[in-house]
Amino acid sequence: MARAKISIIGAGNVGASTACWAAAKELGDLVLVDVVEGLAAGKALDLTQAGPIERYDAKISGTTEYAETADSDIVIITAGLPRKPGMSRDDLLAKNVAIVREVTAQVSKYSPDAILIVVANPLDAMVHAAHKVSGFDTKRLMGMAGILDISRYRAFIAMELNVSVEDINALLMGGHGDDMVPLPRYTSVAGIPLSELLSAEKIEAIVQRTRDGGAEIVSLLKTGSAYYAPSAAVVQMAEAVLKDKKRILPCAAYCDKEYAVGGYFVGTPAVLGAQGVEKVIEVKLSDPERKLFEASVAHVKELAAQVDKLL
Ligand code: TXD
Repeated sequence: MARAKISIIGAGNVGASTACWAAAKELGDLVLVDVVEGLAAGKALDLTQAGPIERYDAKISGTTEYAETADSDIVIITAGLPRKPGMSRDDLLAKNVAIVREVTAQVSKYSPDAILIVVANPLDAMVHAAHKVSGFDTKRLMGMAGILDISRYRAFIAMELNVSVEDINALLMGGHGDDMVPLPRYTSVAGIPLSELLSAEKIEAIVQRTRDGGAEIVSLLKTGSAYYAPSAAVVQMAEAVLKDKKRILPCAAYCDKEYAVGGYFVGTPAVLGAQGVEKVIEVKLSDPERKLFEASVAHVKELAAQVDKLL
């Protein structure tokens, strides 16, 4: 069987780290694309030379030309500006819409059957833009944010309890960061409800640190935003699709009747498999949770309207 082909657009921090995790997991052959001459080619060559040490077999190439991405199974769009200290994700909208529009037009021309995973911020709005430009079936479009937020949340809980991250099971919904909808009643540690192990105040503090998780890293790095955990998260999505794992992972998925959203990409748990987003899971929400989710959806709609004007 032929290897899968994965194209990664944007060979910056998130793109290059995505390639690194994907190569280590032998998910397929990789094509990196970046507008900066030599950047993608240099990183691809470097990663190729790590193969003998890490023992992975993959063709890894880098280019400025989209023709090389032809017939990709998955295309991961990381091209876009990252945040600097003091910036919100929404501040990136106008510049990143222009980038995502250009990139999506190219990748959908060369890989009309691919599954697109969007990473650029503001995330839900960028998936909306990629959908409008590509016209792809909504099952084949998804955005990465929820896995990252959950992973931050799980890491903080494990740190607090001094137990393995593997034993923390959690669920979150809604948008990235400020629009996140925490669902602590769906969080357990080796099956034990989190509320039996931590006080409500402690849980709230962890939720808040998770909400601010991206900004905490931006303020430390000063020149850009997080990339190791974001790239690990996107590779988990790609793996679920390529191995048809049917994993339930939170991501920006198209919801129409689901949660009565009315046709937007919003953060929700979904089943990811070979078809892409195979099913949106509708979780029962309490009144306060539903209010938070509705606020998150309203924000997505507002940004999507801005995107529509810019496209
Ligand atoms: O949770 C999430 N969804 C996110 C999103 C987590 C982390 C980062 N997130 C967003 O991803 C971030 O806010 C940015 O919008 C993107 C990319 O972040 P990254 O940290 O990788 O930014 P870099 O290092 O600046 O890399 C961006 C690369 C850079 O090499 C540019 O030259 C390239 O994108 N770029 C392009 N490539 C191809 N085509 C075009 N038009 C283009 N424009 C820029």
